Amino acid sequence: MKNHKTLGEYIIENQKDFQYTTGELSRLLSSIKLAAKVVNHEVNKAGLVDILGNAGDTNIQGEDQQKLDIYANEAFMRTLSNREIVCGIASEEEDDFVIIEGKNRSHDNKYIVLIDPLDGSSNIDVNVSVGTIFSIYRRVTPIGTPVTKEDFLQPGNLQVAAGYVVYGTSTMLVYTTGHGVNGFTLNPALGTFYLSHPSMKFPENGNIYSINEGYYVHFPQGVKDYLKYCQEEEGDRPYSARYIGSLVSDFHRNMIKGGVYIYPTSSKAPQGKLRLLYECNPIAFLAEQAGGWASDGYKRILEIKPTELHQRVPIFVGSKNMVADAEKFMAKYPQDADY
Ligand code: P6P
Repeated sequence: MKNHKTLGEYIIENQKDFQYTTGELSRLLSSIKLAAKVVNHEVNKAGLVDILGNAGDTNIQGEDQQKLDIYANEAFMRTLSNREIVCGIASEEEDDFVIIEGKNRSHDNKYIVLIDPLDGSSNIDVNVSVGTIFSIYRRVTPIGTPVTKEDFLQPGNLQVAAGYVVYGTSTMLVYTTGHGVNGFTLNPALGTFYLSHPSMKFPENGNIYSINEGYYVHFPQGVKDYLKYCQEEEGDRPYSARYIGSLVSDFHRNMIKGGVYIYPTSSKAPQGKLRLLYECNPIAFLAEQAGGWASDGYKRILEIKPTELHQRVPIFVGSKNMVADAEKFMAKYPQDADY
């Protein structure tokens, strides 16, 4: 990797992009880099060490917590807390947000982080790739006071940074600070991330659709109509169906090849399944920064005003012309816009 920039070098070089920052955001991104390496080490040996299988506990979503879920959550919570950079963290694995106090009980740090520490964790036991998703905001309540829920319930268009780690055939960290999307690949021998995918761009069109068609009969009519459109023999259709049950991996592939990922409402999931704050907003920020789009089928994800920490929303995200096509079918059924 002689001529590839490292993630550390990239963060320092682009420090100037962050107005008024004293290097805190850079240090915050570096702490995420460290946590990603720690989790990657465990994920890559999951088959060998007895940390597979359910931990016996369940999270607020009522989902079985796999031991790696807990491990990843603790790794990111610990790394983010130790660096005196964030004043609060919300996680899929934590029932409520966590107030982070500095050494002298300071609440002087100005960033908050929302995280899905190990998305797609049901894939762990079958050796399919999983991911970490993170979202970073500036706090909105006075510095020096403990963070409140108001700091976490900000619309996605106020994110200062967002990204994911995909633990796949190689481990990549992909993130944006509002100046485009860049992908870094881990060289495990050196423990260093190298810039391997500069300025990632969603192809405007694509021929991959990612959705769990097993729920077809439960989908809104607009989604059923769009799926039939994808399967018709016309022009560049039928499209290919690619869905591996891991949002980060499906999104990452679609961003490189072109495609759309849909998790809609259904009679089984009236609000959809994915969480707005630590899945849909960061993924939507990345999509838009890469020239793609993300909506709930009707309105832009990044403009949704959050009301609850773990609220779920439907999501249509990917190549902007494919999302637009799906929205045309959804628009025929305005009654499905409310969830
Ligand atoms: P289903 C994983 O649990 C996840 O949050 C996403 O990563 C994935 O795309 C989706 O849920 C899979 O859900 O209902 O199709 O199994």
